Amino acid sequence: MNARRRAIIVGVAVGLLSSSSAVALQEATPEASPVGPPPLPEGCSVIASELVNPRFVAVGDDGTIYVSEAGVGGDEVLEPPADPVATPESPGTPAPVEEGGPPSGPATRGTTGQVTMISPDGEQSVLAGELPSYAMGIETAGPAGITVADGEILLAVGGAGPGTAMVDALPNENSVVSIDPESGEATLLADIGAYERSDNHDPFNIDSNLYGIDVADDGTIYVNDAGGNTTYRVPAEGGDPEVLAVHPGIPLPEGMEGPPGGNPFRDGAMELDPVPTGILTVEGGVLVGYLSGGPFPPGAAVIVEVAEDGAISDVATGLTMVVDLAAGPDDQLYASQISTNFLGEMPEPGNVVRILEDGSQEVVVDGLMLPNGIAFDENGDLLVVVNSVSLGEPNGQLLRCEGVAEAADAPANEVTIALDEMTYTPRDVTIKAGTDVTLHLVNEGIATHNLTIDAPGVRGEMLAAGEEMELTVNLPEGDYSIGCDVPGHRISGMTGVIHAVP
Ligand SMILES: [Cu+2]
Repeated sequence: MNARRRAIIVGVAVGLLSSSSAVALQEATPEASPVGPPPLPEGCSVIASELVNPRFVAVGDDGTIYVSEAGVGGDEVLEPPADPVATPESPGTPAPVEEGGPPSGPATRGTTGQVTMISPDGEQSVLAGELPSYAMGIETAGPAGITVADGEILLAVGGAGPGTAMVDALPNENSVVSIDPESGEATLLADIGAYERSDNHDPFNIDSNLYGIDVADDGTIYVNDAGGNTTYRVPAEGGDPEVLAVHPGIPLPEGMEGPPGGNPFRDGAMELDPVPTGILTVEGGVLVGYLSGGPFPPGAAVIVEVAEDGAISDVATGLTMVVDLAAGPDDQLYASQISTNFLGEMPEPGNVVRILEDGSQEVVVDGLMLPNGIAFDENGDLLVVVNSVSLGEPNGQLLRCEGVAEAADAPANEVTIALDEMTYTPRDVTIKAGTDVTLHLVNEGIATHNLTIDAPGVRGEMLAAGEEMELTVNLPEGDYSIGCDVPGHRISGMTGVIHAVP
């Protein structure tokens, strides 16, 4: 191992932040500031706290919330640099060697990564522990992307990043694992880090640090390797990963000067690493957000679509440090940005934006301290991880911000339908399939009417003017036409449809 490579292990963020910004962040600790942390954005409240470098959030079908935490490294000390000057900083930033400033101490690793769960009644507990964690000062890597699909919890575990080739991987490092929702036990599904070591798909450093994860409707798993700049596809049952796309470098923004000789970590090209972070499956492929590479110039980040054949096209540009993507129950796309400007003395707070059809953005929650993962519940409330880089004591939080997205049209267990000449109100009804649903039928008209559901032959009684009844149905998933059995009423328009949905 040469000195320069050792230096990479300890001299570079194994997480996503550069050391110079870490200094500024350290100065922003509540201890250092008499005014304390900034107020929560309006409409947001804390629903979990004391999280340890929290990263991503997912919501299960029963409303249980899961948060991944990258941990704080561990007892194993990684070698200090013999040649600290070799710290590879990004183009545009000279390689500063911080004198006496944080992050301090040697890099360490261990098994302090974990997954916390928050039950529907608000109780917070650790579901899974003993997961890989790397730390250098305040910068950490470990459990990252998390998602729940068909009751299975899938977790992308990060790892050594630029040090990937210099250390033997910890168990489950840079891997996709499934977490048993009862015992918290982790089961290996795909070792992506091993694949980066053997094949190194982008031709640059061997560097693996898994980040966002999502699952398609057919169970196929998609995961981003932020270190390897690659998106992988993994079979539902686990096994050999397949490269979906190697993401291209980002040209240096207009007016930004790169170092002489270009970016040494991209073979001298005048470009930034893309650093794929958040991922969201969509019809025909996935959407991927880019953090962009250091020094993270504002506006350099993008969201791209990757088709099933690997073709990459821009969805939204002009973003900054995108870390996660989520679809709201309103089917709109949302993205979190960890900071809107990382170049100043103090990084600006981050935010969550809605991405409009034309790729433009509108801010929906602003003033978030180092936000990372985002998710929505069915009410349209946003869940967002904040303080995702712990400054000193673990101070990560999960916030709920109300009414950020429109609530989903929830299928009803109970619905009132008015009967009148010659219509039903409403005449297009969505109910829950496979469960008892009560239809309150009220004749608000003058004539006699009823309501019959055609396919399964569910027939309501004839109701005289002013009469009402309850009709309990239990319909398999599907669309059913409804109509009135009084001769001539259907043809006069007294029809409608009931959608039974899961
Ligand atoms: Cu009728």
